[in-house]
Amino acid sequence: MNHRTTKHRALTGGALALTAVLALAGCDDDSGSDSADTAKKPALKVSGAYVPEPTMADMAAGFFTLKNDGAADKLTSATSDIAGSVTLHSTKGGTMKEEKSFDVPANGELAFVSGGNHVMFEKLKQKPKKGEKVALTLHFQKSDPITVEVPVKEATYNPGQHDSNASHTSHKSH
Ligand SMILES: [Cu+2]
Repeated sequence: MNHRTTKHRALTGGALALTAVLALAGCDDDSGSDSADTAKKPALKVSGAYVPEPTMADMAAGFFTLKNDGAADKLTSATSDIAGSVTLHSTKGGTMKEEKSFDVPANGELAFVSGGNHVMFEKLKQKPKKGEKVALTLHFQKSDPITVEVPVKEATYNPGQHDSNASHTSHKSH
């Protein structure tokens, strides 16, 4: 710390000021992308889950609503004791499509309803009967897995509007 000339001081000062500006700019960039992800965690809750008693022996559909009071998350897979595999499906314009994942919006909800999104219990080890409960575990990108005991309802059960409830016959083509 023995710089003596004013010229030298000015240069050093200028360089320091520039460094400070760059450091601040870099800091802003970091906190900008970090805070959106880490400031708030997803807060997920499953409600209204049900499985209509399946008409087919080897697969059943499942419906529920996923509420999120926090940051966005992603439903990445589902598993169940009674099924060899559980797949995620969407229905658009009456056509069923297998999905790899579903986005769970921040401070919103993701609905699985008859005629729309649903999970499929495939390779059933036992056929669910009305009055029983089926364990369904949902796996997420950020949140811990959530296991729900899903009640089995009559085959025609539909708490929402009646849409194309018979559409699951097309699952035979999976
Ligand atoms: Cu399906």
